[in-house]
Amino acid sequence: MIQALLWDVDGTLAETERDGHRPAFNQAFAALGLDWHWDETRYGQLLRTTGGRERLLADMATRGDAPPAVERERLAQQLHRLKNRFYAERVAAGEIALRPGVRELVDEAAERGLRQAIVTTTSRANVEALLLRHFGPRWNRRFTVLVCGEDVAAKKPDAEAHQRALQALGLGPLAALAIEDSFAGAHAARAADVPVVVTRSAYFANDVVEGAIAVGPGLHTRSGWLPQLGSPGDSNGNSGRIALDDLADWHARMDLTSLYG
Ligand code: XBP
Ligand code: MG
Repeated sequence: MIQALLWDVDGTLAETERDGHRPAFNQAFAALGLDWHWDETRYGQLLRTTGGRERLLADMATRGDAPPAVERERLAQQLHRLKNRFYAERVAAGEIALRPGVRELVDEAAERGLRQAIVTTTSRANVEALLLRHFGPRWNRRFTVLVCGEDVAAKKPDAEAHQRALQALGLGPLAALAIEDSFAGAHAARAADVPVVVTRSAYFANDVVEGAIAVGPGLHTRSGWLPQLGSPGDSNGNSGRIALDDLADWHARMDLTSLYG
């Protein structure tokens, strides 16, 4: 039985990479007078590196106009700080919406007494800004455990973030369900033995995701999911969105689904 939901942030709660991080990185480049720009294609490639500072260093390693290696770490830290400031401004200005179906599932899980954790390897300040904006100053009533980039030695796809969340909740992996959007996130959950549902996001729409108990286009729709779901307004009284009963059903059947092998 599911006792806790472990929510990823970037790409899962909101399209933060598309609407927040990428434009904020570009603002940071401009603010420091750098003639650098990450277009969507380049950013999609760079997302293979998790962690904003690590992503900056990965990009610098490939460009001819980057500073000498000894200066890169300092520049990456400076850009990362600026990026996070611009990101927070975008969140506060309401430019980063929750993905459809997220709020409904968070509320339903809370009403039904499930515990909910945030399990992300993004910076804590980014997460808190987003939660404050969308769930108000008492967001920590909804999400009682928060594991962020600063809390781990190894970022996703490593298992550490999910393991820390389980430890804080005092639960074993099969009592939890992770919701992720990317290969790295799904891999991280699996590495911690936590069953995972993948809601594909803009940057990972075509990623090959292995080992998820379900994969689909978003929590707002019952179409396009594997394993398939009943149609909207079915006999369970579900509307067109993914409900807790769907997650419980996938969770209960996971040994039978070929996706979890
Ligand atoms: C997302 C990340 C982060 C963000 C940027 O992880 O890899 O690095 O892209 O955030 P997740 P920072 O999907 O697990 O949340 O710049 O704060 O690292
Ligand atoms: Mg993600």
